[in-house]
This record gives sequence, structure tokens and C-alpha cells, in this order.
Amino acid sequence: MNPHLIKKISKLMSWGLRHKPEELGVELSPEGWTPVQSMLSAIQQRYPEVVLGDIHQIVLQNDKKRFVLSDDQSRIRAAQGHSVTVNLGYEAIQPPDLLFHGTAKRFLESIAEEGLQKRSRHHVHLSKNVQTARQVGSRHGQVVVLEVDAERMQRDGFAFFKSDNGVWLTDSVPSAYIMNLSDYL
Ligand code: HQG
Repeated sequence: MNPHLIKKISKLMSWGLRHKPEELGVELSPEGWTPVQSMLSAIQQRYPEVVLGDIHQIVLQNDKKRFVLSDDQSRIRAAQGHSVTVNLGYEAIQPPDLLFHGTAKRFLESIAEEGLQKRSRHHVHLSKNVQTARQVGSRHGQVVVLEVDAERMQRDGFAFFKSDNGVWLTDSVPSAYIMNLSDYL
């Protein structure tokens, strides 16, 4: 499959597994899984040339490892990023002391007022390295990388989860835990 088509199908899979399963034509289990065969059929409605091996290739080669196959390879789900209600079953674990969140400059005033909110997703997404946070933030505009005092948050009772593809997740980040916010205000 050519790289352009791979990207299109990967986006279609993300959209279906995270946001609009019914529009793609798949059904998600409470944990976010759908049979790989259902995903294949749904994709073939739009791209008849796609075969099962293409889906496996997308899962393996996806730049952010967005998709996960079940142990027996029969089911597929998104590792994170959902807006539909699913229970991914991640256990709360100890985060690195410092985590990063890339955002756009124009959001800072509101972030200072209400902290980082999950918006349409299930969690606030945080990265353990600055480069990833910078990439995430630059999708929204002039990028700013915020430093989150995860160590203190955890001590204060906030739970942190790590998705199968290494994204750190938490429910919200009050602005008091954003260490460099005042540099920008
Ligand atoms: C901002 C991609 C104003 C927040 C990425 C962000 C990530 C606020 C935007 C994953 C706010 C939400 C998630 C507040 C938060 N006031 N703005 N109080 N609180 N925001 O896309 O973190 O490619 O839902 O800073 O790589 O950008 O899809 O979240 O700018 O891992 O796999 O509201 O999505 O992964 O935007 O990105 P998003 P995000 P995929």
C-alpha cells in the first residue's frame, strides 16, 4: 500500500476507534475493542482494495503506536485518545517527577484560570519528553510547552495512568502544578 493511503486508513481507524464507531460501522466493546474482521469490512466499504495484512502493517508501523491488537490478534483498539466512553483498564501508576504538555499560546490565559482540562477526551494527555509535547502542541498554533509537577500531584492524590503507547494520562491538572506558567503570563 502506498504511504498516502496508509495514512488515510490509519486516520479512518483512529476516528472510528476513538470517536465515531457507529459512523465507521464498527461496534466497540466496553473496553474499546472491535473485531479486526469488522474493522476490515468497514474499511473495505470505502477502500475495497485493502486486505487484512494492510491493517496489521498499520498497527505495526504506526508512528505513535496508536493501535493495539489483542493477544490472540482477533481484536483491535486505540491505545488512548477516545472521546467515546470506554474503560481501557489502565492501572494507576507512579509518574515521572516531571511531565510535559504542549499547547498553544492562545490557550494560556484560560489554562491559568481553570488548569488543564480534558476537553472532549477522557484525560489530559502528558508526555515524558519535551519533543513529543512540542509536536502535540504545535497542532494547535504557536506552541508552548508546560511543565507539570507530576510528583507533587501524585503526592496530593491525583492518579496517573500510562497508555499502551506511552502517553501519560490524568484527569485534570490544576494550574498550581504547572511550574512554568508564570513565565508566559
Ligand atoms: C487545551 C494526539 C484552554 C490543551 C496528541 C490542548 C496527543 C485548554 C487542547 C493527543 C485547557 C485539547 C491529545 C483550558 C486544555 N483552556 N485550553 N483550560 N485545558 N486545553 O487534541 O493534548 O495524534 O484534545 O492544551 O499527540 O493536544 O490523536 O489534546 O491544546 O497525544 O494520536 O485544549 O492527541 O494524539 O486538544 O492531544 P486535544 P492534546 P493522536
